[in-house]
Amino acid sequence: MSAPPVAGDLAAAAIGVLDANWTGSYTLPATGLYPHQWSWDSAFIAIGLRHVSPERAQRELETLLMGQWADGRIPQIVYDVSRDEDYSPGASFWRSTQIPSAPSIPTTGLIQPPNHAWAAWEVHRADPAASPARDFLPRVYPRLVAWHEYLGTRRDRGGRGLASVVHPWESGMDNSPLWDKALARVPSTPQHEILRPDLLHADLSERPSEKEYGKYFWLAEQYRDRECDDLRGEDSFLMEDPTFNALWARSELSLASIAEAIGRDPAPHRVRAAELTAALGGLYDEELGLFVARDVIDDTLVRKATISGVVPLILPGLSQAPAVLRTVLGPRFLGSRPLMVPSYDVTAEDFQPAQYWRGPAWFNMTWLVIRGLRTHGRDAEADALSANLRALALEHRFPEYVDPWTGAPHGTRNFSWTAALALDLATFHGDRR
Ligand code: 9WN
Repeated sequence: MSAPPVAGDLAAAAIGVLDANWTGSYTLPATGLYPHQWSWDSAFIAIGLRHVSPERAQRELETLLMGQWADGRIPQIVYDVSRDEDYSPGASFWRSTQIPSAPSIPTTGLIQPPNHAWAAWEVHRADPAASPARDFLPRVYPRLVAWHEYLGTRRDRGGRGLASVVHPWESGMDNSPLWDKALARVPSTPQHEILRPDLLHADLSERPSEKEYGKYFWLAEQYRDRECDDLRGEDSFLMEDPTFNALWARSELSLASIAEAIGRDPAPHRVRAAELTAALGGLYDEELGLFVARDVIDDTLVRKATISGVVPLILPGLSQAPAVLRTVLGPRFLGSRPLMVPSYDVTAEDFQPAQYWRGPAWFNMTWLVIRGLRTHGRDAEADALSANLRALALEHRFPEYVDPWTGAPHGTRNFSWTAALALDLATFHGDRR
């Protein structure tokens, strides 16, 4: 099956970005700011690439999986050592190759949200005839199972059936207001010199602060110094995040489809998806009408309305869906008539429309909300968001994130997941299912 036609200008420009950022075996999130392979970026990128070349999309995911650890974790970053000076912390900080369970390619010890099995299934579906020819699903299935096993065995630190993140970077929403209270307990005085090559590519006002970076490095050092061993040492940051766990549940459903397609038993994956969906109930905040994060260290819920808390809409059979739909369509988010979904409650006092994960609209998160709206039958709202996302991506050269109301671009440009997900929405089978 050949890829369906996509809307002219946008498709050409998006493919141009993906080609420019393609290294030959994976796609950089952005050539300057992010010079290595990032985990959840690659999964989003594969979802767009499948419309251009399903084989390249397969390769994207399989290259990432080459960085998988023996304990099953898929690392946040797989490093290109030739560019170690260009991003910090780099391979020389993590020294992962000295850790027995790490692969021979240098990586971080941290992880990112588990959207990979979902992406693998979407990539397969884009070309169901060619995929078996390359044995794509049989090759990736055991690795994806091992990844989810890692989450279930090493990361269920709260004992409630949900995975915890041990660092804000692991959530993919680095300076979300959800982490503020927990980070207040974390020192901002790491041993390691804090280098900021990121500031050559984006203004400090659009990146995490120096103080936040101090805490990020401190936490990373602690984890590195215990050889990234989850079962040894003490955690200073341990959070259950709704989007992380919703993506895990969504990916379990995809693992069930993959298992079925290759003659394996899908039942355990369906059971785990249902268990995760039920366990997410422990993060639900009735009053706010969405999911919040749990601080596992002091066992409290962080009662803030962020986009992370509406993403569980991607799950079919979510009992809280009617209330969460009301919330996302209400005054805290889409009721304020933004062009895309703000990353934080626009009615909050500390909402900031141009500051990273503290207010701006991100293309991956809006794409997830579009999928969530469609999952629960809200096609009209999904159509409107999809049209805005595609227009803003093209108009502003595929920015990293935008002001939710004006659409003013921020962060880096020619950002790969922005191009990939706009391309996905521009194709018929990308946006409708
Ligand atoms: C740290 C690559 C990554 C994304 C994250 C985004 C940003 C890195 C950073 O860029 O994080 O992982 O340097 O700030 O927050 O979601 O995966 O695009």
